[in-house]
Amino acid sequence: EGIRVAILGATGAVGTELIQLLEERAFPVSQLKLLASPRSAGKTISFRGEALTIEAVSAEAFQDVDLVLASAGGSTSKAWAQTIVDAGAVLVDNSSAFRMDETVPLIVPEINPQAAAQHQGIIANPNCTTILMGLAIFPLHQIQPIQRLIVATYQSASGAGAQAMAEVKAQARAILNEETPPTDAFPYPLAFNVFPHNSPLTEQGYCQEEMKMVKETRKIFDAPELRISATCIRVPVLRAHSEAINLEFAEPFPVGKAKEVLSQAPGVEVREDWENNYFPMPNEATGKDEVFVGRIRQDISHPCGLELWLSGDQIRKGAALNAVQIAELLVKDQLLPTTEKAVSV
Ligand code: A2P
Ligand code: 11C
Repeated sequence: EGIRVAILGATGAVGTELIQLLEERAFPVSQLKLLASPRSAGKTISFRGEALTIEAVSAEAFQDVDLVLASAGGSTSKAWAQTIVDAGAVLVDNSSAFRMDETVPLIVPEINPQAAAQHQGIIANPNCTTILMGLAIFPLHQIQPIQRLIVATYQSASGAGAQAMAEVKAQARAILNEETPPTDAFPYPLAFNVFPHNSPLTEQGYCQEEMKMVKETRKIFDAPELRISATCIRVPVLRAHSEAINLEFAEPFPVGKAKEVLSQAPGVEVREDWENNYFPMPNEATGKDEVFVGRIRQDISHPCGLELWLSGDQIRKGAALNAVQIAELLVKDQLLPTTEKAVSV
Protein backbone atom coordinates (compact mmCIF):
# COMPACT_ATOMS: atom_id res chain seq x y z
CA GLU A 1 0.00 0.00 0.00
CA GLY A 2 1.19 3.47 -0.86
CA ILE A 3 2.04 5.51 -3.91
CA ARG A 4 4.24 4.22 -6.73
CA VAL A 5 6.43 7.21 -7.55
CA ALA A 6 8.86 7.91 -10.40
CA ILE A 7 11.29 10.82 -10.46
CA LEU A 8 12.24 11.99 -13.94
CA GLY A 9 15.54 13.90 -13.72
CA ALA A 10 16.59 12.07 -10.54
CA THR A 11 20.26 13.06 -10.85
CA GLY A 12 19.64 16.81 -11.19
CA ALA A 13 19.77 19.61 -8.63
CA VAL A 14 15.99 19.42 -8.07
CA GLY A 15 15.72 15.64 -8.59
CA THR A 16 18.16 14.80 -5.79
CA GLU A 17 16.28 17.18 -3.48
CA LEU A 18 12.97 15.52 -4.42
CA ILE A 19 14.34 12.16 -3.30
CA GLN A 20 15.49 13.60 0.04
CA LEU A 21 12.17 15.36 0.62
CA LEU A 22 10.11 12.22 -0.05
CA GLU A 23 12.19 10.53 2.64
CA GLU A 24 12.27 13.45 5.10
CA ARG A 25 8.55 14.16 4.88
CA ALA A 26 7.67 10.45 5.04
CA PHE A 27 5.67 10.61 1.83
CA PRO A 28 3.83 7.27 1.51
CA VAL A 29 6.03 5.79 -1.23
CA SER A 30 5.48 2.09 -1.92
CA GLN A 31 7.93 2.00 -4.84
CA LEU A 32 10.38 4.59 -6.16
CA LYS A 33 11.78 4.61 -9.71
CA LEU A 34 14.67 6.92 -10.47
CA LEU A 35 14.82 8.01 -14.12
CA ALA A 36 17.35 10.15 -15.97
CA SER A 37 19.14 10.21 -19.30
CA PRO A 38 21.00 7.12 -20.57
CA ARG A 39 24.21 8.83 -19.32
CA SER A 40 23.16 8.10 -15.73
CA ALA A 41 21.74 4.58 -16.17
CA GLY A 42 23.26 2.13 -13.69
CA LYS A 43 24.38 4.73 -11.14
CA THR A 44 22.81 4.45 -7.70
CA ILE A 45 21.19 6.93 -5.29
CA SER A 46 20.21 6.12 -1.73
CA PHE A 47 16.57 6.29 -0.56
CA ARG A 48 15.54 5.24 2.97
CA GLY A 49 18.93 3.56 3.38
CA GLU A 50 18.60 1.52 0.20
CA ALA A 51 20.72 2.04 -2.96
CA LEU A 52 18.33 2.48 -5.90
CA THR A 53 19.62 2.07 -9.46
CA ILE A 54 18.90 4.83 -11.96
CA GLU A 55 17.18 3.77 -15.17
CA ALA A 56 17.26 5.53 -18.53
CA VAL A 57 13.80 7.02 -19.16
CA SER A 58 11.57 4.84 -21.40
CA ALA A 59 7.84 4.31 -21.98
CA GLU A 60 7.94 1.04 -19.99
CA ALA A 61 9.34 2.87 -16.99
CA PHE A 62 5.99 4.66 -16.49
CA GLN A 63 3.92 1.46 -16.37
CA ASP A 64 2.63 0.71 -12.87
CA VAL A 65 3.42 4.21 -11.60
CA ASP A 66 0.86 6.48 -9.88
CA LEU A 67 2.82 9.72 -9.66
CA VAL A 68 5.69 11.19 -11.68
CA LEU A 69 7.68 14.11 -10.32
CA ALA A 70 9.62 15.58 -13.24
CA SER A 71 12.50 18.04 -13.28
CA ALA A 72 14.48 17.23 -16.40
CA GLY A 73 13.82 20.35 -18.47
CA GLY A 74 10.92 21.42 -20.67
CA SER A 75 11.77 19.33 -23.74
CA THR A 76 12.04 16.11 -21.69
CA SER A 77 8.70 16.86 -20.00
CA LYS A 78 7.07 17.56 -23.36
CA ALA A 79 8.50 14.36 -24.81
CA TRP A 80 7.11 12.12 -22.02
CA ALA A 81 3.97 13.84 -20.69
CA GLN A 82 1.49 12.05 -22.95
CA THR A 83 3.09 8.66 -22.27
CA ILE A 84 2.84 9.32 -18.53
CA VAL A 85 -0.80 10.39 -18.70
CA ASP A 86 -1.70 7.46 -21.00
CA ALA A 87 -0.09 5.10 -18.47
CA GLY A 88 -2.58 6.41 -15.90
CA ALA A 89 -0.11 8.34 -13.75
CA VAL A 90 -0.31 11.97 -12.66
CA LEU A 91 2.60 14.20 -13.69
CA VAL A 92 3.74 17.00 -11.37
CA ASP A 93 6.04 18.92 -13.69
CA ASN A 94 8.68 21.37 -12.57
CA SER A 95 9.45 22.65 -16.08
CA SER A 96 7.85 25.59 -17.86
CA ALA A 97 6.39 23.31 -20.60
CA PHE A 98 2.76 23.21 -19.40
CA ARG A 99 2.44 26.07 -16.91
CA MET A 100 0.40 28.38 -19.09
CA ASP A 101 -1.73 25.58 -20.59
CA GLU A 102 -5.35 26.34 -19.62
CA THR A 103 -6.06 22.69 -18.84
CA VAL A 104 -3.09 22.45 -16.45
CA PRO A 105 -3.40 23.74 -12.88
CA LEU A 106 -0.39 25.81 -11.75
CA ILE A 107 -0.16 25.42 -8.01
CA VAL A 108 1.43 26.84 -4.90
CA PRO A 109 -0.34 24.85 -2.15
CA GLU A 110 -0.39 27.81 0.30
CA ILE A 111 -2.11 29.96 -2.37
CA ASN A 112 -4.40 28.00 -4.71
CA PRO A 113 -4.70 24.37 -3.53
CA GLN A 114 -8.30 24.28 -4.79
CA ALA A 115 -7.05 24.35 -8.40
CA ALA A 116 -5.59 20.82 -8.07
CA ALA A 117 -9.05 19.25 -8.31
CA GLN A 118 -9.29 20.41 -11.96
CA HIS A 119 -6.26 18.41 -13.11
CA GLN A 120 -6.43 16.20 -16.20
CA GLY A 121 -3.25 14.27 -15.51
CA ILE A 122 -0.73 17.13 -15.40
CA ILE A 123 -0.08 19.69 -12.67
CA ALA A 124 2.59 22.34 -13.12
CA ASN A 125 5.00 23.59 -10.48
CA PRO A 126 5.65 27.33 -10.99
CA ASN A 127 9.00 28.97 -11.64
CA CYS A 128 11.09 29.40 -8.48
CA THR A 129 10.99 33.22 -8.46
CA THR A 130 7.18 33.13 -8.83
CA ILE A 131 6.71 30.70 -5.95
CA LEU A 132 8.93 32.63 -3.53
CA MET A 133 7.31 35.97 -4.37
CA GLY A 134 3.79 34.51 -4.25
CA LEU A 135 4.25 33.20 -0.72
CA ALA A 136 5.29 36.65 0.52
CA ILE A 137 2.70 38.79 -1.27
CA PHE A 138 -0.47 36.68 -1.55
CA PRO A 139 -1.37 37.13 2.15
CA LEU A 140 -1.18 40.94 1.64
CA HIS A 141 -3.11 40.72 -1.64
CA GLN A 142 -5.94 38.97 0.21
CA ILE A 143 -6.25 41.89 2.64
CA GLN A 144 -6.00 44.58 -0.06
CA PRO A 145 -5.69 43.69 -3.74
CA ILE A 146 -2.30 44.65 -5.19
CA GLN A 147 -2.66 47.28 -7.93
CA ARG A 148 0.90 47.17 -9.27
CA LEU A 149 4.03 45.17 -8.47
CA ILE A 150 7.66 45.91 -9.35
CA VAL A 151 10.23 43.21 -8.57
CA ALA A 152 13.97 42.78 -9.05
CA THR A 153 15.47 39.33 -8.48
CA TYR A 154 18.91 38.23 -7.30
CA GLN A 155 18.95 34.63 -8.59
CA SER A 156 21.40 31.93 -7.59
CA ALA A 157 23.24 29.52 -9.88
CA SER A 158 21.05 26.55 -8.87
CA GLY A 159 18.23 27.81 -11.11
CA ALA A 160 20.40 26.79 -14.06
CA GLY A 161 20.99 23.26 -12.68
CA ALA A 162 23.61 21.19 -10.92
CA GLN A 163 26.25 21.74 -13.61
CA ALA A 164 25.85 25.50 -13.33
CA MET A 165 26.39 25.35 -9.56
CA ALA A 166 29.61 23.40 -10.10
CA GLU A 167 30.63 25.88 -12.80
CA VAL A 168 30.41 28.91 -10.47
CA LYS A 169 32.76 27.21 -8.04
CA ALA A 170 35.16 26.33 -10.87
CA GLN A 171 34.94 29.93 -12.13
CA ALA A 172 35.81 31.29 -8.68
CA ARG A 173 38.81 28.97 -8.42
CA ALA A 174 39.99 29.89 -11.92
CA ILE A 175 39.67 33.63 -11.27
CA LEU A 176 41.56 33.36 -7.97
CA ASN A 177 44.30 31.51 -9.84
CA GLU A 178 44.27 34.18 -12.56
CA GLU A 179 43.11 31.64 -15.15
CA THR A 180 40.25 31.97 -17.68
CA PRO A 181 36.96 30.93 -15.99
CA PRO A 182 34.94 28.17 -17.75
CA THR A 183 31.65 29.27 -19.35
CA ASP A 184 29.84 26.11 -20.47
CA ALA A 185 26.64 26.28 -18.40
CA PHE A 186 26.56 30.09 -18.28
CA PRO A 187 27.25 32.52 -21.15
CA TYR A 188 29.51 34.71 -18.97
CA PRO A 189 31.50 34.27 -15.77
CA LEU A 190 29.11 34.52 -12.82
CA ALA A 191 31.78 34.35 -10.12
CA PHE A 192 32.64 37.94 -9.05
CA ASN A 193 29.99 39.18 -11.49
CA VAL A 194 26.22 39.61 -12.03
CA PHE A 195 24.28 39.59 -15.31
CA PRO A 196 20.67 39.87 -16.46
CA HIS A 197 18.98 36.46 -16.75
CA ASN A 198 20.01 34.92 -20.05
CA SER A 199 16.66 33.37 -21.04
CA PRO A 200 15.52 34.47 -24.53
CA LEU A 201 14.29 38.04 -24.88
CA THR A 202 10.74 38.88 -25.90
CA GLU A 203 9.78 41.72 -28.24
CA GLN A 204 8.95 44.03 -25.35
CA GLY A 205 12.51 43.81 -24.01
CA TYR A 206 11.71 41.48 -21.11
CA CYS A 207 13.38 38.06 -20.94
CA GLN A 208 11.31 34.90 -20.58
CA GLU A 209 12.21 34.51 -16.91
CA GLU A 210 10.72 37.98 -16.27
CA MET A 211 7.58 37.16 -18.25
CA LYS A 212 7.16 33.95 -16.23
CA MET A 213 6.90 36.07 -13.08
CA VAL A 214 4.20 38.17 -14.78
CA LYS A 215 2.09 35.42 -16.34
CA GLU A 216 2.44 32.73 -13.70
CA THR A 217 1.64 35.08 -10.81
CA ARG A 218 -1.51 36.25 -12.62
CA LYS A 219 -2.60 32.65 -13.16
CA ILE A 220 -1.90 31.46 -9.59
CA PHE A 221 -3.58 34.53 -8.03
CA ASP A 222 -6.44 34.33 -10.56
CA ALA A 223 -5.77 38.03 -11.24
CA PRO A 224 -5.40 38.24 -15.04
CA GLU A 225 -5.06 42.04 -15.06
CA LEU A 226 -2.46 42.33 -12.26
CA ARG A 227 0.20 44.86 -13.35
CA ILE A 228 3.68 43.38 -12.83
CA SER A 229 7.12 44.40 -14.06
CA ALA A 230 10.13 42.20 -13.27
CA THR A 231 13.90 42.49 -13.71
CA CYS A 232 15.68 39.15 -13.26
CA ILE A 233 19.38 39.11 -12.46
CA ARG A 234 21.75 36.20 -11.86
CA VAL A 235 24.10 36.62 -8.88
CA PRO A 236 27.02 34.44 -7.72
CA VAL A 237 25.08 32.69 -4.95
CA LEU A 238 24.83 28.90 -5.02
CA ARG A 239 21.23 28.00 -4.20
CA ALA A 240 18.89 30.59 -2.70
CA HIS A 241 17.20 33.40 -4.61
CA SER A 242 16.46 36.88 -3.23
CA GLU A 243 13.94 39.46 -4.44
CA ALA A 244 13.31 43.18 -3.86
CA ILE A 245 9.57 43.80 -4.21
CA ASN A 246 7.59 47.05 -4.42
CA LEU A 247 3.83 46.79 -4.02
CA GLU A 248 1.24 49.46 -4.74
CA PHE A 249 -2.24 49.29 -3.26
CA ALA A 250 -5.37 51.43 -3.76
CA GLU A 251 -5.19 52.62 -0.12
CA PRO A 252 -2.21 52.90 2.24
CA PHE A 253 -1.24 49.49 3.70
CA PRO A 254 0.07 50.08 7.24
CA VAL A 255 3.53 48.55 7.75
CA GLY A 256 2.51 47.16 11.14
CA LYS A 257 -0.43 45.37 9.55
CA ALA A 258 1.79 43.93 6.80
CA LYS A 259 4.23 42.58 9.41
CA GLU A 260 1.40 41.09 11.44
CA VAL A 261 -0.11 39.39 8.37
CA LEU A 262 3.24 38.03 7.15
CA SER A 263 4.24 36.78 10.60
CA GLN A 264 1.20 34.48 10.44
CA ALA A 265 1.46 33.54 6.76
CA PRO A 266 2.07 29.84 5.99
CA GLY A 267 5.58 29.08 4.74
CA VAL A 268 6.82 32.59 5.56
CA GLU A 269 9.12 33.73 8.35
CA VAL A 270 9.56 37.44 9.01
CA ARG A 271 13.22 37.99 9.80
CA GLU A 272 14.23 41.58 10.54
CA ASP A 273 16.31 43.27 13.21
CA TRP A 274 16.30 46.95 12.35
CA GLU A 275 18.71 47.92 15.16
CA ASN A 276 21.39 45.61 13.82
CA ASN A 277 20.55 46.00 10.11
CA TYR A 278 19.95 42.24 9.93
CA PHE A 279 17.59 40.96 7.23
CA PRO A 280 17.08 37.81 5.11
CA MET A 281 20.17 36.55 3.30
CA PRO A 282 20.45 33.72 0.77
CA ASN A 283 23.18 31.89 2.72
CA GLU A 284 20.84 31.62 5.72
CA ALA A 285 17.83 30.65 3.59
CA THR A 286 19.80 27.79 2.01
CA GLY A 287 18.43 24.38 2.99
CA LYS A 288 15.39 25.91 4.74
CA ASP A 289 11.74 25.41 3.87
CA GLU A 290 10.54 28.93 4.71
CA VAL A 291 10.66 32.05 2.60
CA PHE A 292 12.34 34.70 4.77
CA VAL A 293 10.88 38.20 4.46
CA GLY A 294 12.18 41.45 5.94
CA ARG A 295 12.85 45.16 5.39
CA ILE A 296 9.07 45.61 5.28
CA ARG A 297 8.74 49.37 5.01
CA GLN A 298 6.64 52.23 3.71
CA ASP A 299 7.58 53.31 0.17
CA ILE A 300 8.62 56.96 0.65
CA SER A 301 7.78 57.70 -3.00
CA HIS A 302 4.10 56.68 -2.78
CA PRO A 303 1.56 56.81 0.08
CA CYS A 304 0.04 53.47 -0.99
CA GLY A 305 3.37 51.71 -1.57
CA LEU A 306 5.14 49.01 0.44
CA GLU A 307 8.69 47.71 0.04
CA LEU A 308 9.92 44.29 1.07
CA TRP A 309 12.87 41.96 0.63
CA LEU A 310 12.99 38.16 0.66
CA SER A 311 15.35 35.20 0.41
CA GLY A 312 14.23 31.61 -0.16
CA ASP A 313 15.86 28.34 -1.12
CA GLN A 314 15.43 27.99 -4.87
CA ILE A 315 15.73 24.21 -4.90
CA ARG A 316 13.47 23.63 -1.86
CA LYS A 317 10.39 25.90 -1.79
CA GLY A 318 11.33 27.27 -5.22
CA ALA A 319 11.10 23.80 -6.78
CA ALA A 320 11.31 20.40 -5.04
CA LEU A 321 9.47 21.22 -1.82
CA ASN A 322 6.59 22.88 -3.67
CA ALA A 323 6.32 19.81 -5.95
CA VAL A 324 6.27 17.42 -2.98
CA GLN A 325 3.64 19.60 -1.27
CA ILE A 326 1.54 19.34 -4.45
CA ALA A 327 1.98 15.54 -4.26
CA GLU A 328 0.87 15.61 -0.60
CA LEU A 329 -2.17 17.65 -1.61
CA LEU A 330 -3.03 15.06 -4.30
CA VAL A 331 -2.90 12.32 -1.66
CA LYS A 332 -4.90 14.32 0.90
CA ASP A 333 -7.63 15.25 -1.57
CA GLN A 334 -7.64 11.78 -3.18
CA LEU A 335 -6.66 13.13 -6.58
CA LEU A 336 -4.32 10.28 -7.53
CA PRO A 337 -5.55 7.13 -9.30
CA THR A 338 -4.74 4.90 -6.31
CA THR A 339 -5.94 7.09 -3.48
CA GLU A 340 -9.13 5.06 -3.09
CA LYS A 341 -6.81 2.75 -1.18
CA ALA A 342 -6.93 5.38 1.57
CA VAL A 343 -3.34 6.32 2.08
CA SER A 344 -2.75 9.19 4.44
CA VAL A 345 0.15 11.64 4.71
P1 A2P B 1 21.41 13.22 -16.47
O1 A2P B 1 22.12 13.48 -15.19
O2 A2P B 1 21.41 11.76 -16.84
O3 A2P B 1 21.86 14.12 -17.59
P2 A2P B 1 19.83 19.79 -13.73
O4 A2P B 1 18.59 20.62 -13.78
O5 A2P B 1 20.48 19.80 -12.40
O6 A2P B 1 20.76 20.14 -14.86
O7 A2P B 1 19.36 18.28 -14.00
C1 A2P B 1 18.68 17.85 -15.14
C2 A2P B 1 18.13 16.45 -14.94
O8 A2P B 1 17.41 16.08 -16.13
C3 A2P B 1 19.19 15.39 -14.75
O9 A2P B 1 18.69 14.38 -13.91
C4 A2P B 1 19.36 14.84 -16.17
O10 A2P B 1 19.85 13.53 -16.21
C5 A2P B 1 17.94 14.87 -16.64
N1 A2P B 1 17.85 14.88 -18.10
C6 A2P B 1 18.38 15.77 -18.95
N2 A2P B 1 18.09 15.45 -20.22
C7 A2P B 1 17.34 14.31 -20.18
C8 A2P B 1 16.72 13.48 -21.15
N3 A2P B 1 16.80 13.74 -22.45
N4 A2P B 1 16.04 12.40 -20.72
C9 A2P B 1 15.95 12.11 -19.41
N5 A2P B 1 16.50 12.87 -18.44
C10 A2P B 1 17.18 13.95 -18.81
C1 11C C 1 16.45 30.24 -13.06
N1 11C C 1 14.10 29.94 -12.57
O1 11C C 1 16.69 30.52 -11.87
C2 11C C 1 15.13 29.72 -13.51
C3 11C C 1 15.30 28.36 -14.05
O2 11C C 1 10.98 27.89 -15.77
O3 11C C 1 11.62 26.39 -14.36
C4 11C C 1 14.06 27.52 -14.11
C5 11C C 1 13.26 27.80 -15.33
C6 11C C 1 11.87 27.31 -15.15
O4 11C C 1 17.25 30.36 -13.97
